[in-house]
Amino acid sequence: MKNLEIAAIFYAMADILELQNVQWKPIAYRKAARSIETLSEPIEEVYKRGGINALMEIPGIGEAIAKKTEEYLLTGRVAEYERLKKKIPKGLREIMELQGLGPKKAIRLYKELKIDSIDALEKAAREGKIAKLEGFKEKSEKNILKSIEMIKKGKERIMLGVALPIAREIVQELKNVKGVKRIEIAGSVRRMVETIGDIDILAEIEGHSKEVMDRFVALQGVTNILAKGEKKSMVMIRKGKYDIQVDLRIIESNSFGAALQYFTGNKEHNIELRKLAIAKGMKLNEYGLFKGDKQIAGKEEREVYSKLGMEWIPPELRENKGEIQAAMINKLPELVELSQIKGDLHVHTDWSEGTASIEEMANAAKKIGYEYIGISDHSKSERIANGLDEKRIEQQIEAINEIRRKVKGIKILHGSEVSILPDGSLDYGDDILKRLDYVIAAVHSRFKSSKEEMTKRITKALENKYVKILAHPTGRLINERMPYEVDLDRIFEICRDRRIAMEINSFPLRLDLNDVYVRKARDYGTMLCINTDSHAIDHLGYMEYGIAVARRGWCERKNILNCMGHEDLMKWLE
Ligand code: DGT
Ligand code: CA
Ligand code: CA
Repeated sequence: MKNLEIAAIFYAMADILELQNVQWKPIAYRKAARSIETLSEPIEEVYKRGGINALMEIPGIGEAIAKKTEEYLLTGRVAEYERLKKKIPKGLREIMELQGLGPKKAIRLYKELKIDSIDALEKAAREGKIAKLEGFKEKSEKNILKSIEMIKKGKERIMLGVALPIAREIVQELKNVKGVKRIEIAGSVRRMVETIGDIDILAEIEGHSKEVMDRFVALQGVTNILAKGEKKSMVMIRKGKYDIQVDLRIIESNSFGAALQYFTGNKEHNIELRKLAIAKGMKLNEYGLFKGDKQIAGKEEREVYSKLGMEWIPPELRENKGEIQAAMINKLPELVELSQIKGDLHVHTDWSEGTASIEEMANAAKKIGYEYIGISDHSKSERIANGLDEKRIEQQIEAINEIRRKVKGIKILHGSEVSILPDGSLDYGDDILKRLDYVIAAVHSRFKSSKEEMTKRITKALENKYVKILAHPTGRLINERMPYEVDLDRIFEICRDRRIAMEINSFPLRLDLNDVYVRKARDYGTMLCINTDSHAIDHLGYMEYGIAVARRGWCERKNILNCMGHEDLMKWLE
C-alpha cells in the first residue's frame, strides 16, 4: 500500500514550500498527507475504484492533489516534488532523503543549525549538537551517523550479486584471447564478500600482454581507462546504474600461486601469514615463499599454504578469524557446498508477487536437480504483494495437490511466508497453518520498533508450533535499509531450543542472516536454512550467494536444513 509513501511526499512538499515562505499551500499539503496516511484502505484501491473523482472524496484532497496522487500511482514520482527538490541546496536534499531522518527534521536542522550538507550533518552529530535540539534524542544522533555511514559505503561498494557476474563475464571474455594461460578472479570477489569495492583479476600470459590489455580496456561498458600498462591496467566499467573498477594484473608463471594468494587477501589474513613465515625463518610476498634467496613455493597457491605448514584455506574463510590456527591443526570445517543443497524452501509464485506459476517453479527446481521445492507465497496482510487470504490459500492447497499429480520427479511442499503482525501474532490462524507442510515467519512492517519490542514480537511468533523457519531475520537490505534492532542472541537460543531454522536469505539485496551472524548461529547450534526467496525462475540460481554466506560463516552440511534429503526433512518438520 502506497499511502505512507504518498503522504511522505506531500509532507516533504509542504516543508519545502514552507522553507520558501509560500503561504497556505503547505497547510493544504499537510492536511492531505495526514488524511492519506490515516486512510483505512490502500490508496491504490481507491484510485482503481473511481479514479480522480474517488480520490477527491478523501477529506482534504482537492483536484490538484488528487492529480499528483494519480501521477505517483501511475509513474512512481511526482514531477512537482522533483522540481521543488531542485530548488533547495543539494546537500539539504540529500539530508532530507537520509534514512531515519526525513524532510521535516532535515529542514529544522537547516534552519536551526545551518546544516546544509551531509558532512556538516556528520560533524554536528559527532559533536552532540543534534541531541540538544527539541525532539531529537541521542538515539536519533546515532541513527543519523549510521545512515551516513551506510550511504558513504553504498556509494562505493557494490553487491556481490552484481559484481560476481561482471567479473565472470570479463574472465570468460579474456580467457579466449591468444596467449592467456591462466586467468583467475582474486580479491573480495573470490572471498565472496557481500559487497565489493573493486574487482581484481590476475592473468598469466604466454608471450606479450599487449593483446589481452587491448581487449581489456575495450571491454563492453568501459567508461574510463584509469591506467594501461604491460603489467597492470585499471578500468571503470558501467553496468546499468552501477560503476565498478576492475584491475587486471599480469603475473609470471612461477609466482601465479603466490600472487593469487596475496591478491585474494584479505589484508589481515595476509599479514598473519607473513608473520608466520617470518617466525619460520621464511619470507612471503606476492612473488613467492622464500628461504633466503631460494623460492620454495609460488607457482601454485596450495604449495604456499602447505609449505607454511597448514591445509589450503578456502578463500571464503580468509579473514584472519581463526582460520589460520585451525588450518595448522587440520581442523578447518568441511564447508557446505552448492551441490549438497537438496531443495529450496522459500519460493514465490504468481499466486502472490512471483512471475512464474507453481508448475513452472517446480519444473525449474527439478531441472536444477533438487529433490524438493517449497512454495511459500505471502500471507494476507501483504496486500501490495498480493498476499493470499484464507480463501485463496485453501484454493492453493487444492492447486498444489493437482500439480503434485502432474509433475513427477520432484516433491512439492506447501508452505507460506506468514507475516508476523506487530503484536507478534501470525497472519493466519492455526486452522490454516496446520494444513501446510511448514510455515516461514517473517517481519515485513514496523522496522523501527525498539529492540525490546521487536524481540518480544518475534519471540511470540516463534512460540507458534507450526513455525519452522524464521525468514530474513534482520530485515536489512544492502545499501538500502538498516537491519532492525533485535536481540539476536536470544533468537538464536529460542530457535535452537524450539527446533526452528533461521534463514540465510540468498536474495542478493538481502543476504540475511549475514556471514557474521551465521557463524554465531552455528556456534549456538541453531539450524540454518539457505533459501532464495525467488520471485522468478532465474532467482533460483541465487542459492550460490546463500552458500557463500554459509561458507563464510563456517557452516558444514549438518548445519543446513535443506541439505537434508526429503525424507529426513519431513521428519524434521514434524
Ligand atoms: P574490496 O576491493 O574493498 O572489496 O576488497 P579486497 O579485499 O578485494 O581489497 P583490494 O582490492 O584493496 O586488494 C586486494 C587484495 O590485495 C587484498 O584482499 C589483500 C591484498 N592487499 C592489498 N593491499 C594490501 C596491503 O597493504 N597489505 C597486504 N598484506 N595485502 C594487501
Ligand atoms: Ca578488490
Ligand atoms: Ca583492487
